[in-house]
Parts: sequence; C-alpha cells; structure tokens
Amino acid sequence: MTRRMSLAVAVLGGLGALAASGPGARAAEAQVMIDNFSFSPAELTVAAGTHVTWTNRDDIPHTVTSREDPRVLKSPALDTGDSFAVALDTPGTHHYFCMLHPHMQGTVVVQ
Ligand SMILES: [Cu+2]
Repeated sequence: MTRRMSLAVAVLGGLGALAASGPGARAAEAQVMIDNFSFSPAELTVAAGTHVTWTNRDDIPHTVTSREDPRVLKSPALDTGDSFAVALDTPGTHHYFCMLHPHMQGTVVVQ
C-alpha cells in the first residue's frame, strides 16, 4: 500500500511539472480509467491540446499503446494506481490497446 501511494505521488508530481511548463493555461483534461480489463470510456473524443490521463484501477499491470506508427501513445506497464498522461495536440484518431492483454482496445479521437 505504501508503495502504491508513493507511485501515485510521483505520477502526480510529474503531471504538475507538465502543466506548469505547458504553453499558456489551456489545460483541457480528460480521463480514461482502466478497470476490469477494459478502458472506460473505450471511445473518447477530445479537442486538440487536451491532456488525456489513463489511470489503472486494476490489480494487474496494463499498458496504453498505439496501434499506429508513430506510437503517440506509448506507456510503460502501469501498476495499480499508476497514471499515464499525454497532450494530444494534433487532430486525428488514435487506436490503442494493452500490450499485455491485446483484446483490451480503445480509441481517442482528437478534433
Ligand atoms: Cu492489460
């Protein structure tokens, strides 16, 4: 439990640094939960420039990995409570999956 909490704090610290160094104050944010071997919402539409954060609520590791090259979404294995954040600045559609459980799939549309 202590380890999980310290990981979460480290990730939040990283997000703070990201927001502080970003251009201006356009901090649109969206969240995707990873729970019970699925991404929720599985399909997400956001405005360009949105920071999207995936958080693993499962008891086992998952990844957030683009299907297309270049891999805009390329998380490490996320342990329980870990988050992965990325700023999606370019309109387009990102299909992604979990490298550990390829049946887990999601889509982010950037408008
Ligand atoms: Cu997985």
